[in-house]
Amino acid sequence: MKKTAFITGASSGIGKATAIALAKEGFQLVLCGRRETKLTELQEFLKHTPTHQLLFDVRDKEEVKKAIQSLPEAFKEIDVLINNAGNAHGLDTFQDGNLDDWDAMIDINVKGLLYVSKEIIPAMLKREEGHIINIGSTAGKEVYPKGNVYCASKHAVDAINQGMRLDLNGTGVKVGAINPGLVETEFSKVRFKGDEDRANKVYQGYKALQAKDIAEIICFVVTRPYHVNIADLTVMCTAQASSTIVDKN
Ligand code: NDP
Ligand code: 8X3
Repeated sequence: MKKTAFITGASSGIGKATAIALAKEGFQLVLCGRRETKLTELQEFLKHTPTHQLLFDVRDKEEVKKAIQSLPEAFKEIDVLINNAGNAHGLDTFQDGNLDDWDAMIDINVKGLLYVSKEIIPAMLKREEGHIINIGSTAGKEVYPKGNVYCASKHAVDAINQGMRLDLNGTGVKVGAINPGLVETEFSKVRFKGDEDRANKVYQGYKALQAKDIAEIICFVVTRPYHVNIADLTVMCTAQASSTIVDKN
């Protein structure tokens, strides 16, 4: 029987690339996001893989619950949960920060991850197996100027990842985080509210990580033998040494 991976934020970037990579690895997939067209396109692309689409906003705990409870029998047994949905909203000094941006980052990156995990973990506990991968960030390991609340949200993911691993120890469920540095996705377009020129500049003058690079690492992580847990992995492109030091030409 195929293993099932549940991917939040599968409609673009790292989540989408992970869906494609895991399909090649023989997984069947629950693809989550808010943009139906993008998820349907992905399902069409993955037409040889069993997939199920779940449309919900991770911020809404009732929607999260309803969506996960609506899974058809064939997709209910989740082997791998990839907590990937998330974004930065804005890049401002703390004093200029926008409260709606702050709400979005805390509600999506932190509370959304909690709601999804809380709904999926009980069935993993019953089966005494499962694997949770939390997508953190280098922004969860260090704080950079104007990163304030996004960095706080990713530091929270780092803490939640550790907390989950401690509390789920001995239950059969393994937990680990992957913390990417700069990855060329829709991330900066969202951060800069659709300003494509500003978004593109983030990735100019060096070779940033691509979503596929992270997807391949996720594939490696989920295909290790049961006794091997990659607990916390930071990945940067070669040009990046820290959040603020990037060798651009
Ligand atoms: P993208 O913007 O390409 O993808 C973000 C995904 O999250 C989309 O599929 C989006 O789906 C989903 N999402 C956003 N908000 C919500 C919401 N409220 N409810 C449900 N789904 C939501 O960015 P990335 O692929 O780069 O980002 C994926 C993860 O990787 C994020 O957690 C991000 O913080 C992290 N990361 C990214 C890095 C980068 O440089 N790109 C580096 C380090 C970490 P939809 O809009 O359809 O809802
Ligand atoms: C995304 C990477 O450096 O833009 O988490 O915060 S960064």
